Amino acid sequence: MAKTYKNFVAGEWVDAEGGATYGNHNPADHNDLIGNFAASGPRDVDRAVASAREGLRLWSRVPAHKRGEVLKRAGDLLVERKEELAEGMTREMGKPLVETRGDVQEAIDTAYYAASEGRRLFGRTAPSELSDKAGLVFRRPAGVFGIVTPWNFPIAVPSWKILPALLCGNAIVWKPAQDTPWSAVKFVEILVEAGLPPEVVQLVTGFGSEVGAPLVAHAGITGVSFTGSTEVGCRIAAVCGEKGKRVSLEMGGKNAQLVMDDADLELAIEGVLWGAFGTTGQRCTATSRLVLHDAIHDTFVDDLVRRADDLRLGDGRKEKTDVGPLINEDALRKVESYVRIGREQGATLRTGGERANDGELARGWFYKPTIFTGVDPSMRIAQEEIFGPVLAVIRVRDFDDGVEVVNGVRYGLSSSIYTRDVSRAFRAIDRIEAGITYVNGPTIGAEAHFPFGGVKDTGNGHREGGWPVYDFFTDLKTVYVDYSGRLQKAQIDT
Ligand code: UN1
Repeated sequence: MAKTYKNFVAGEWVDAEGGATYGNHNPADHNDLIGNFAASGPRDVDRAVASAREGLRLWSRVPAHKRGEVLKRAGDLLVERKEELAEGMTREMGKPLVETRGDVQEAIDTAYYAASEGRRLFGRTAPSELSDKAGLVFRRPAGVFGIVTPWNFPIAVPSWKILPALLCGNAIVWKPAQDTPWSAVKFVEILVEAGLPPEVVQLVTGFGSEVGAPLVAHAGITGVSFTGSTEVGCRIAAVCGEKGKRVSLEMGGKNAQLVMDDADLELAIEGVLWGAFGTTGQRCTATSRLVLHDAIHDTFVDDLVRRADDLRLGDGRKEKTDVGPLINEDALRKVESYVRIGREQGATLRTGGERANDGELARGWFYKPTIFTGVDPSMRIAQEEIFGPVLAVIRVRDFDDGVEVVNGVRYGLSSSIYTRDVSRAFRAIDRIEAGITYVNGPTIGAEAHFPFGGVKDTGNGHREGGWPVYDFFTDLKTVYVDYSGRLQKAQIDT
């Protein structure tokens, strides 16, 4: 009998009101039921927000450094349980163990960074324009945040949002992706065990329309931090805009790796294999376009196809697996439909292009690593986010042509250039329209202490990771102290 998991609201593990649940299965094996999870609704959201308001009252008064100590303990618990979490996460969403270990590590890094921020959380001072008067700026907790997260990084991406939000003294209501509720339950267990006052964090599992929508629209929340598709993100922003709430959006990508004729080609091949097929292409930072200089195009593609064919598909819990399954049937259908579109629009399918269903693989949502060549930059497979193991190869004449192709999409998250020419590398850094550019590295692999986010339709100007995320989760309080003993009038007594 599969276990039934609950929401975490007001310091208790509770069923959804009405008791509804949904089953969550292993994407590598449909017969493997991981558990039944609360299928929550608007009333659960109401209770969660009410509790979070109480949590905010308590937690916002705790000194930032003490809040940091709780996050430090959470980091320590993540270290202790890294293997168990990685195993469960792979079972839940499919990516290989080496990657789920990395996912937990990203949360550990974020926890320790957040813990240390408890001794900074810097405000500012500036001289007043008047004598015997001081001007100071403090950071204050901002309120209750709705946290809406995806399934591809079930602990890392939530940690980017939740841990800074908590360090800043806020309370949260978290709606994790419906496909990864187990990882969310485990993460909340750790936060509570680390000593977080329980009302500070609420977990409400279920579906977007039943939980996400009422959460985002709830009058009791201050703002939303969201990672997911551009379509959903823009709908969330519209609701937040109408109600005057802040919102941080991390959305789609169509990231390109540009390989010049002077590049270390072996390094570039390793990079694109990891960038395009790691996490089965299901990252917002995944390499979904490979832009190749004409002079190296043909040999590069031949080598790449051979190496892609050697990648081993399978259950991510087997140490030899390179590529796991897609997350669910909808994802598989989406990939299939883009492969059809690629063919119809005239691209050449060099490898893959079909489900992998030999033996055990038939029980999961496996799809072969797929490479299209002869792709015109205007084709849909070169423009739209597929979120699967599909790589579109585009041939370019020279550097300028390459940069134009890299920039010729609506998104601007990650990017990469392989070249040995330092001037070219810096020209690319200048000209590529993206929040992240790698030189001689793949488009994936952001580190927790650097800003993460994109330009154009990828985001709305906020950054996660590093120090900028602390701006989003705080309010500034400006304080003037007049110690002159008389009425001084700004702008008048000059
Ligand atoms: C995502 O795909 O939503 O840089 C985040 C990377 C990872 C994070 C990806 N560290 O690829």
